[in-house]
Amino acid sequence: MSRWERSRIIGLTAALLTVGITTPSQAQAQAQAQADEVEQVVNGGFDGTADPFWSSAGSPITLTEGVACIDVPGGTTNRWDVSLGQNDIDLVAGENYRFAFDASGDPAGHVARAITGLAAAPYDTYFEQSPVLGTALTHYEYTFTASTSTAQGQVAFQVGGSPDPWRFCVDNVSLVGGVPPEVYEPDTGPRVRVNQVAYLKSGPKNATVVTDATTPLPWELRDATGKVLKKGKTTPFGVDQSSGQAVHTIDFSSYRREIRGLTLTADGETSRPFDIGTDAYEQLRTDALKLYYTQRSGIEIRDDLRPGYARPAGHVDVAPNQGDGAVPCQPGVCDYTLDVRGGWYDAGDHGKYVVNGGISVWGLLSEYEHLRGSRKVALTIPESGNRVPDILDEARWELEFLLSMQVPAGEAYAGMVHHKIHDAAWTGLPLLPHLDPQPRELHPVSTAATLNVAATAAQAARLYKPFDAAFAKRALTAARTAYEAAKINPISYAPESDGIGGGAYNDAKVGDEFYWAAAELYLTTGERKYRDDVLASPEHTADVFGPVALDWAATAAAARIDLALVPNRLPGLAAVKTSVTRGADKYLAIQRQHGYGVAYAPANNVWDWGSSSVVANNLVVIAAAEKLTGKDRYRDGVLIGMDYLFGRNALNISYVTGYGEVSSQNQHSRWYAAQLDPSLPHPPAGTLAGGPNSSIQDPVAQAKLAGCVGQFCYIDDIGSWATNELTINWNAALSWLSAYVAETG
Ligand code: 9MR
Repeated sequence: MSRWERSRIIGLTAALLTVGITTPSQAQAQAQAQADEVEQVVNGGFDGTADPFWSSAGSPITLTEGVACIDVPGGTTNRWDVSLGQNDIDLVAGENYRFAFDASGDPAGHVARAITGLAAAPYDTYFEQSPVLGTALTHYEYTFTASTSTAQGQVAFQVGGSPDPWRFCVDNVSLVGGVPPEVYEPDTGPRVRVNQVAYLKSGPKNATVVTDATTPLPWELRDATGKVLKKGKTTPFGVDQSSGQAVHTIDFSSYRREIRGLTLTADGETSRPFDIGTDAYEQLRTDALKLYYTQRSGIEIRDDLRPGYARPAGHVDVAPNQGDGAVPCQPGVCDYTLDVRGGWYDAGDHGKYVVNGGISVWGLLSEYEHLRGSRKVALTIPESGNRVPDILDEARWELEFLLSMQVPAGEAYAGMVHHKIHDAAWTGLPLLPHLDPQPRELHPVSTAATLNVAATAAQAARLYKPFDAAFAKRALTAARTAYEAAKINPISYAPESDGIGGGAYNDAKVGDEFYWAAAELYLTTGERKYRDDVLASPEHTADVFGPVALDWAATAAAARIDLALVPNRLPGLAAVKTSVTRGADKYLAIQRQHGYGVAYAPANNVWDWGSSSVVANNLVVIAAAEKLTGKDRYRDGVLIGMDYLFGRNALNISYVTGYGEVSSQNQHSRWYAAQLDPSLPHPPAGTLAGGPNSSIQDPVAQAKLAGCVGQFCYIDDIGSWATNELTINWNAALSWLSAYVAETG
């Protein structure tokens, strides 16, 4: 079966065959494109010998009628513990490859992780797929674009990690370079776009129709039996800038009955189904918070609390983990170790970053403080039933970690806080937390991290006091110490270059963090020195409600919202409140300019990393304005804005797992990695995907989305870490927003 020899001449044959039916110049172009198709795998047909393929010790390759097989022992841990592959593969960055093979497994149901990657440390994976094998040889074929050039490439099948032994067979292994790129067409379904989850009974109800029609079109609202409940005419909108699409809008707000299974029909297309009612948001406010438990580090995740998500405790000093119990600094940074077990994993990686933890804790504590229903939400966590609201128990899991990152008294930089702790090198996917073998390292202190601790520990001091006065006191002491330390070290910036093995979270503008910390310390203590710092901060009078109101690097709005909403006696408080309503009015104006009602308009339509959370946080500002004024236009703005997240968008997708008929479910994660390994779960219901990101930094997005316009820069693929990750700060925004919607409904 000498497929590799055959494929070396395929290009030429194909070019000759097409000459008769194409113009000479097309034929030349095709011949050029196709002549470049080159097989990279040697002896992929296993003709008479398995050379130059290799396999793991203890699993020699046997050939049966030209098919290569290995016996896979049971009881190994990782996929790569048992492998078969070939090295010295040439890869060229930017070139497209077709990776194909025939494979089987006996008994059926085992997974082979088929990869193209680097054959030497750090063994980067460039492309991977994990088909579930049956007993008959089946052909698999995939196309991808190489992100790196190397002569040390590898094609391999990783088949370890099974408790039971099985037999893996493979044939016709092929990696052909120079193939035409795959053209990616997202499946956007019907052109009528709705909030696929639910509209509120008394709230606004808007939809968007993608159409070139220039005059109003009739629309119909139907129930699940097809009965028409309401009719009307669309409003032509013109071109929606965020998507580049010509659209009309539909307003069916006057329909006010609570009902399930509705659809909207217009221009010959019928929307995905949706409901009217609040139940879904009661559920979502709970689910959005429940994610934090399965993100916890340092504790076993119990199956009785999260069926399907159980896993051993991660990073508690049990091999192969190197553990977070006594983590040293990066070489030359410090000579002590810290016990930094616990906290939440940031996202799809195993890193723990103080600035992102800080804004996430603020989100939960602010939800607790401003949305009273959150006190009763039951999260089914180990602490449930301890007479402390679950949301505070969950936030404390992270707060304790944040406090543990503070430099102890007596050391250099005492009171400052380490920016982050994570692996020394990036790991591949999937990888459950307790299986991460990388050394863990503390990175240098930063002013931003220190002020995050000052702000959130100060906030904690006032909110936990009724439940645990000793903790409140400890938090306040840490907050004060951190604030003073930051004043002594006001320009310790985390550098952009520190992004190996974890994200950089670099931020060289910390005036907003100083403002936020001073504000929280003032709100908790009422002390003059903090009040003076708030009033003296340039951020206090600046317009902080730009395209991105709030994220881990932009925290002034957190201060402004809390100063406006938490009772206090700050001089000039009226102006603080007005600044929030003015900010909200700006977002409402932006919303009106969009055919999809999005309250987010980044400069030049360049959508940010984590745009879903930016949209959600801009809505939090509008919700704060409603809390301050009671005005319906703010409540309506929040509700119209959230429709975008649940399906009223260019891709017709709900960015929240399990909510809406079509939702994101393959967010980039090392443990909710069902797309790569079907024995693992998808992210839990209520997980917000990062969403469109115009900069498409990852190879999957680059291969599929080049040239995308705004809203289209998203793909629900686990490999797209730039458009489709999940994070603790993004879910904090979703949690706040859904809690508000549930309460307003
Ligand atoms: O959300 C972060 C985004 O704003 C940054 O631009 C990006 C690059 O620094 O990093 C994002 O955060 C990632 C972090 O660095 C590592 N954990 C996963 C985070 C989400 O993708």
